[in-house]
Amino acid sequence: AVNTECGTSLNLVANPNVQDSDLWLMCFSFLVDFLPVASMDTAHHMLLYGCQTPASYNSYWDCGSTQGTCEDDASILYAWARNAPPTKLPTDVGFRVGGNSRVSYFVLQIHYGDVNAFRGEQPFIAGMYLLMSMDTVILPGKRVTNADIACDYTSYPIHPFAFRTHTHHLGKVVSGYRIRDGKWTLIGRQSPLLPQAFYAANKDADIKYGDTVAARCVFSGEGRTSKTYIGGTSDDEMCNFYIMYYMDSKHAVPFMNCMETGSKELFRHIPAEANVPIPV
Ligand code: IYT
Ligand code: CU
Ligand code: CU
Repeated sequence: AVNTECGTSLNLVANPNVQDSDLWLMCFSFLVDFLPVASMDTAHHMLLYGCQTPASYNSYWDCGSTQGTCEDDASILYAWARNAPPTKLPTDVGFRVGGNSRVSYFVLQIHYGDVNAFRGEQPFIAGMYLLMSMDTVILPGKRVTNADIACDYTSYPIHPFAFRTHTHHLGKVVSGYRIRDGKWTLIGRQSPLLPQAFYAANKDADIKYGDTVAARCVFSGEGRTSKTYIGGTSDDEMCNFYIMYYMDSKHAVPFMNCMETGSKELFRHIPAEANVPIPV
């Protein structure tokens, strides 16, 4: 924990399981406590150094062989070892860090006892496929405007497990589909008026090379006196369908998106449910 001159406190969470400790400090600060979030099974000790210049600006690096910890002098600030709780600093006592102290960076050095937690290959990686409309225009007073988005899928197989819809005020229902051999299979359908969280996706809608991924947002222009375009303010609209998926980590593609307008001919075959409002 760091107390700043501004009076706020910033928690430094050192988690060796994440291997990625971004430790930032602000203002003129005093390091007053250290809260290890460490699993004894993985790390046997951790050392917190203060550096003027760290040995790397990456969020983590291998300090054992070549790179080291600090470029210049390292000051040791704290240590945690698996069986010993770190000594608490007495009340009102803090290491001076930041400002003109010689500590501009914290570097947490973790010594791993058992690396098994890291060794096993992660068999699947998660990713996000975002479908978004860029060109929808909603005419004032018009009861139904469909925003249609579709892309051919030409990558490795993905397994959708959650979806999220997003529009602003005029959205009524948003649906996403996989199209395979002309057959439309629902990935998910939701009202954007409900909490725009991730909901469970249809498990039978895996997507593979040769499929088409499609989404429709249904908007109403009722209550508007001028055209509504896609844009960032709440008076503008958006049409987003997010697919959270997992895929074999052998060919990890963590982010994909689709911004193409779906063709009239393709969307002639969209299931009628896509235009049925969801009661909220
Ligand atoms: C114009 C539009 O539809 N913007 C969306 C989608 C979007 C998300 C991200 C566009 C880009 C992004 O990097 I992440 I470029 C949009 O802003 N959607 C909001 C934001 O994700 C918060 C949303 O709530 O879905
Ligand atoms: Cu050690
Ligand atoms: Cu938005």
